[in-house]
Amino acid sequence: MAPNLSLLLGVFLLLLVTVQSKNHTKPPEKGFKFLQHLEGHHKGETVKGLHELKRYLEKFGYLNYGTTGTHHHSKTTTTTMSNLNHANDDEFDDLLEAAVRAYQSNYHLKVTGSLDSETIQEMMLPRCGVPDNIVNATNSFPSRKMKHPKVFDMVAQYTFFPGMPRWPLSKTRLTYSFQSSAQVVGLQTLRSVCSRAFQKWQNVSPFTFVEAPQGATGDIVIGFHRGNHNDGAPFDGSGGTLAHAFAPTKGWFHYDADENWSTNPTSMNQIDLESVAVHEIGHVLGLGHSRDRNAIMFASYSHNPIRRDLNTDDIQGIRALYSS
Ligand code: TQI
Ligand code: CA
Ligand code: ZN
Ligand code: ZN
Repeated sequence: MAPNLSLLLGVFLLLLVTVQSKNHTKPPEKGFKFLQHLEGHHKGETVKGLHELKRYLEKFGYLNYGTTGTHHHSKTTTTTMSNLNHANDDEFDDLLEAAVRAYQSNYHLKVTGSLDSETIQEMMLPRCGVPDNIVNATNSFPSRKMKHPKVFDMVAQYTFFPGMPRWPLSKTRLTYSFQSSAQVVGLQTLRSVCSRAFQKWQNVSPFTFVEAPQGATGDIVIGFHRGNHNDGAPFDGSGGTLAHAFAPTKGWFHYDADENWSTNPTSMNQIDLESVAVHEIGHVLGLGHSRDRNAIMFASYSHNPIRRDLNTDDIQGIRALYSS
């Protein structure tokens, strides 16, 4: 047993040493060698084999010619179609340049947008197959943001609940109703606030939201409650949790009745009903919190008590969850 084990260990170590020395002495034989001859090229050129670089940058999260997640809306489909034409060709276009910039920024290289020697050398190094997390690209180069928005747009920062629970794809029409155990605002007020909030999600997703007929219980049930209200998630009085919602397909969305609610807050100690509704509906539909601080699904407010509009990241999140 013991001699066998040490033999095995020896073979393993030998293998390890072999692999490592290979990596250090010369660039990988097949790996990303194809990138070498692309050195020196930049936007506007057509270079044989450039489509392989596109595939490389797509694989590692820098480039998206729009092959996923834009089925529902004609506005995005238009750009998708023209972009798709360039996904497999050898043209060094704007999108590719933006992706090269993002790559360079992420690897702390000089951000030139062209395939300089340093960039090609970095790309040819052996690497893990998991796409890079290029979240920081936006923060490191804010000035590039307006000039090259596309590449940052595709960075996914949204999340789903564990196991990705969602409403059945066939159930695109969801009803909602109101049921409160505490009286905080009038039903008409709550109705119009929630109607506006649902509209935002309806505009960018396959869903249609309609109020359930009088007396009926909707797929989504909205209400005000305080303290323990028997759903396993008691509220905590003034402060702390403002509201909560359950993952699909529970449909519960509760406001904490002990908060200082307002339909039109003018200071940070008033909480905006509509902003919270847009956020909680995101949870009801299956979105978790986003890492994008501009997203409605980001887990905290920064300074503005009103945040009612969906951000690109929210829209991409809901579309990603409900496309196929
Ligand atoms: N309430 C939390 C929220 O809905 C409850 C919660 C914490 C939660 N972690 C969760 C719900 C994970 C689902 C999944 O986020 S909260 C905001 C914001 C809250 C916070 O009271 O903290 C809003 C409710 F984003 F502004 F901070 C609504 Cl909009
Ligand atoms: Ca609270
Ligand atoms: Zn509750
Ligand atoms: Zn939340």
